[in-house]
Amino acid sequence: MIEFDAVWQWGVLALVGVAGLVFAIRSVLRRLGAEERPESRKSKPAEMGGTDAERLREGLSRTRNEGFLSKLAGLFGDQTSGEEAIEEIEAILYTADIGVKTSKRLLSSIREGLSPEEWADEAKVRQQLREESQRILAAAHAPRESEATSGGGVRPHVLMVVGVNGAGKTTTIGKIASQLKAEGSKVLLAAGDTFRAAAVEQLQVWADRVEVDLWKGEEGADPASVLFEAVRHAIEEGHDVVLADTSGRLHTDANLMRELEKVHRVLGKARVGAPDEVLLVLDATMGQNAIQQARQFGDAVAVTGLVLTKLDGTARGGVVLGICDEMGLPIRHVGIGERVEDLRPFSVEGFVDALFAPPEPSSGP
Ligand SMILES: Nc1nc2c(ncn2[C@@H]2O[C@H](COP(=O)(O)OP(=O)(O)OP(=O)(O)O)[C@@H](O)[C@H]2O)c(=O)[nH]1
Ligand SMILES: [Mg+2]
Repeated sequence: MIEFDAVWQWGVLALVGVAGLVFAIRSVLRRLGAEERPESRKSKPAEMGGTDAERLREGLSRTRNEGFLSKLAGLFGDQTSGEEAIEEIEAILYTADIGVKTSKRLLSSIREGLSPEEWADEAKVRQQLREESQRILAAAHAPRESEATSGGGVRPHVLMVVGVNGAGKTTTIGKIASQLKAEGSKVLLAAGDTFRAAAVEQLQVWADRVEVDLWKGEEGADPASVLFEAVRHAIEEGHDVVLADTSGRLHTDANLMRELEKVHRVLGKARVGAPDEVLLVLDATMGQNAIQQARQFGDAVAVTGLVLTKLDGTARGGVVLGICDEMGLPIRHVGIGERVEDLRPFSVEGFVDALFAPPEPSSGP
């Protein structure tokens, strides 16, 4: 009898334990968004989350509250000398995801732009960093000339999208297609990722959802020839824009980078001057590795602009400064979530405002 009771009690305990574990896993999954169904995403109204500025601010909240700038908060006491302060700032900058070159530049700007007494003044330091960051971004965005929609250019406007595996290329194409379609452009998605059948299917899902056309070749076909045909088709059918997807590739893989050069060259044979834009999609959660990627993709093809995705999931948004400083390339869009409306056009002022807004100590889920 005693034994039976013990077994029974252990059984109840085990059941409670398993139920607790399942509940905990489900809540973690839900927080990670893994359980979020496409319908629930769709049902969220586009206006949700406020104005553009508020949405960007929300998207950058982890960078602001956990990234390098938040480490400045409350760092200096009344007794902190200028030299001690500058050492602390240096340590913060060098461990931030902005790269050595940009860290040095920001540090010099503090040394030269402020007097030694001001080095321990948090407000002054933040303001100086803000101004230098604004200068870095403004320089990269100076020759602003990018219209993927109508505007008198040759038709179709050909936009090629490149990047490492999983950076967010296909999703970005879907989001851009949705925006262009809403503006009245006739859009063709071109399935240049012939490497995996699932890649074409993913693009097909976007084409169906956004109600734009899709051009695809045989599975395993040469990506350059599929994209060549896509552009020829777009010329015949009068499309305004071709959004060319490419398969993800490691920036260190010389063969695959050569394949990308070929795609670029062949697009130019389909329509003189194409591609008009080469967007490199970078996953912001990669931190400094994104700077490496930008360098090597830039060597292989003439990248004209950047898309920085997944800024919502990372504290490493400061990498934007490093990339713009190193590459001098403009950021065309930033991704701050998985919904169509979460791809935002990049504005220097908007980004700096969102990055340098005061950290919210009580910001919770
Ligand atoms: N949170 C968040 N997720 C994103 C964002 N952009 C893309 N994703 C997600 O990142 C994952 C990979 O996106 P894809 O578009 O398939 O990436 P890809 O570069 O085409 O990948 P490959 O074709 O495999 O190289 C998907 O789950 C997207 O929903 C973003 O801005 N924020
Ligand atoms: Mg893809």
